[in-house]
Amino acid sequence: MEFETRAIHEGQQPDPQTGAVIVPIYLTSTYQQDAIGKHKGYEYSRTGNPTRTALEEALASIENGQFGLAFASGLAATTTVLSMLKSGDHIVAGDDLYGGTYRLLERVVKNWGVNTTYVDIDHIADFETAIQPNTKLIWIETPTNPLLKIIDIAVVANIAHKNNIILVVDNTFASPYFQKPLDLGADIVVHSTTKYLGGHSDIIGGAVITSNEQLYTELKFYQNAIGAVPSPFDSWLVLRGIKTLAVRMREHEKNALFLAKFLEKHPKVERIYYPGLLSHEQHQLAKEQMSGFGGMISLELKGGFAEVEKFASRLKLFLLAESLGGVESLLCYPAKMTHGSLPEAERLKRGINDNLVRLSVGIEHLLDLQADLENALSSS
Ligand code: P1T
Repeated sequence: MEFETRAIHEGQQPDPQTGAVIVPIYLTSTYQQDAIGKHKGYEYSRTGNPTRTALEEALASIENGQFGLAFASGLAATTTVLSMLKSGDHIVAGDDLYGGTYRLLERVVKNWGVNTTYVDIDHIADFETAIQPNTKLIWIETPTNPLLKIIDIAVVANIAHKNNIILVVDNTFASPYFQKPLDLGADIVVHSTTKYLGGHSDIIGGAVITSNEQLYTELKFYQNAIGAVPSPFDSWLVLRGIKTLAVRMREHEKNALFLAKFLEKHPKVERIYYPGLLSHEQHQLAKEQMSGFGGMISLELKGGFAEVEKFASRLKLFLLAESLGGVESLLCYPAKMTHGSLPEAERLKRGINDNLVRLSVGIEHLLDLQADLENALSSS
């Protein structure tokens, strides 16, 4: 079955008892057991809940994976994956990552005795040279947050597997509609379902998908042992979001490509990052690795922070807010928002400059979005 069909039906058969077409929200913390040690597959809702099961099956299917696990946030999913590591283990990570992932690695995971080396992702061979005898995991995002760089997943998977290392790809920015990291050799895919999968800026959630049964068994154990699971209602909202992922992603991309072409030519724009532009350094790789370029654009404005402040204050449709992937357009200032937890020197070293803004392009009418940007830029 094709993606659109699986997104609507996988894990979501009508309720056998009532015929309800939509998976019910099972608001229960526990389940009556038939006898001691004899139950119907559910014992306690941290361990398993039927609404969450439906979501987990849908997640696995749309990532072309075998097993899905849902979490209370993207960072809960990330933390659970990183919990597989032990003191003395080592991580190699791309250097352009969500600020909260960097903060987790540097201020929490480091305290477990697990250190991370960050690789300049413009030099892909550095992933190999950064490997140490104790490296257990490679962690990448692609496209990256916030600079929308593209990493060749198949190349990094090859480096990882030659060295017996697990490759994790955070696929939040592309969404499974545009990119399937497991097909390209990744062992584990992570999502913040808060973003495109939920799609309506009304939940916080996360996901982990794999086709490796051994990894799944371990991660399922950690999911239950750590307990950072989503509520049945949040699971249901993500499940509903997934049903329209394909149509939303097509609109996000159409709008983003149109606006990126407009912004690229605008005299107030110093630099633009959008993988769908011919001028993007890895446009060709993006074209090969992804089936679409997504809805995120980053740009640097001429005139530094003062111009950014004016621009942000004059926009009316693009709301100044953290997050991305919802139907409404958002503007984020990474230096102070999503990447505010990076020390300034680290932030600047990575190219997250004081004049950088990030746009999450929604699915409003593209001409309204263009007019909003034009107005905010021309009066700044
Ligand atoms: O916010 P949460 O659901 O915990 O997800 C964390 C996360 C993980 N991975 C990526 C690539 C992300 O972008 C995020 C969260 N990002 C934002 C809130 C943001 O505005 O970029």
